Amino acid sequence: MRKDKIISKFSNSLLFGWWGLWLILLLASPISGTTSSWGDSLIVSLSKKPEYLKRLQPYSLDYLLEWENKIYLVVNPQELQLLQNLDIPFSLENFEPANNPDSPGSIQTSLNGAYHSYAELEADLFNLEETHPECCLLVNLGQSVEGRNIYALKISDNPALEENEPGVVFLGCHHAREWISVEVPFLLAKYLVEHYQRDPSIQKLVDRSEIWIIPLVNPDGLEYSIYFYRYWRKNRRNLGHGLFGVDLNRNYDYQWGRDDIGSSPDPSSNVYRGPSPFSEPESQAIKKFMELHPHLKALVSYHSYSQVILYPWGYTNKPSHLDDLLRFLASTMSQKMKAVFGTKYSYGQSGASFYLTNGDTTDWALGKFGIPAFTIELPPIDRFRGGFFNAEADIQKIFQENLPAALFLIDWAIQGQTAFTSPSCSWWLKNRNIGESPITH
Ligand code: 0X9
Ligand code: CA
Ligand code: ZN
Repeated sequence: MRKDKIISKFSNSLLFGWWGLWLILLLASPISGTTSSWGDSLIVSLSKKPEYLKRLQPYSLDYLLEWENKIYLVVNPQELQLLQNLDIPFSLENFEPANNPDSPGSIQTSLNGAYHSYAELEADLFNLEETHPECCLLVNLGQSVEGRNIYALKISDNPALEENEPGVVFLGCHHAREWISVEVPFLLAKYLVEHYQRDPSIQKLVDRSEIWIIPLVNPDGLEYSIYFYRYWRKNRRNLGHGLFGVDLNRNYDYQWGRDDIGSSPDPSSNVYRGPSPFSEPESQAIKKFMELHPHLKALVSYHSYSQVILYPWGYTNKPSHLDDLLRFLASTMSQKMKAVFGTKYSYGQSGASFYLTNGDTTDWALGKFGIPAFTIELPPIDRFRGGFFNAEADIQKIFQENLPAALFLIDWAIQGQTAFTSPSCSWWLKNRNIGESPITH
């Protein structure tokens, strides 16, 4: 993966300063008791020079993206001042994606179109279970901060039994604004249950495995993003002082908070990792689920956007003990995605080719359970093609191009123990006794 094509877009630190404006926005808000955190943010660009990057490194800034040798940042007035103090030239940018229906600061009143809200997803999941009890079971893993359920659909033969079949788990929507990341795992669930009795190849996969789909890890955040502020990312933990939200993808307990690169101890940051690992009920629900199901062989966590398949480690640029296997699986998934409509998903180790963070889901899955884990950043490839906004008409297409990769991973989990052909897999087979043992710190 080429570094200059890589997009960073974690947002943070939108809440300091300009409390007056914040107060006005709060008072002007028709939804009482809610707060806003965007009133004073600006987008600036600066030239991507190593010396500038070095000067910026100690600060947890909100990197929106890199494009044509420029870096785009979301900054508040303090951070603007910081750029000046550090003697880094920048220019103010004023752009919004063409198909962005709202802008930061606007109150979203429109519906969420073809996308699922919490209630719509809940109804559709109940419906799948009701119409296909022979191959699926709906489970409630726990409750969010605001008391919404975190659902998992188990897809297997004899779904009510734990049959010790190899499992694969697909997660969606750790991040509220990444709406497409709900749709892809949901459509995967729907496809599997609806083809179970019609397609022998699907039946074969489902009979031999336990496929878990958890399409909405962050229900409170999604609702907030639909009904109030489209760009919301974190959960909706009330942190006091008018601050809300922990970044659920920084709250997992593997190298949690090891440094402040890509995760922040600052509650106002958009990558706030929480006061302690698993401080949030949403990530706790995933933890309990994983601990209850020791036969899981792989994990996929859907996010958006960038069109990349990332694998651990994310906390370091050093490769993991499973690097060969992870690369083999990611490159095969990427090939399978490309074969559908030609869409290119790059792939690489997240901490080496994307950006460093700590406390994410996939590092924890590999670090604590020793299983291959992938972050799939769904389309589009960049902000100029819509960013977090995927046209409703593209939902099906994005699902379809992701389907063969998901099926491949399930098949690999089933066959993984016996059928290896590629050199990297035979390497893994030889080393698996060492490689698979969980690492603890
Ligand atoms: O930053 C994230 O949590 C993920 N990207 S997103 O834009 N959807 O927020 C990427 C996580 C990948 N893992 C690491 N880079 N460690
Ligand atoms: Ca079964
Ligand atoms: Zn995300």
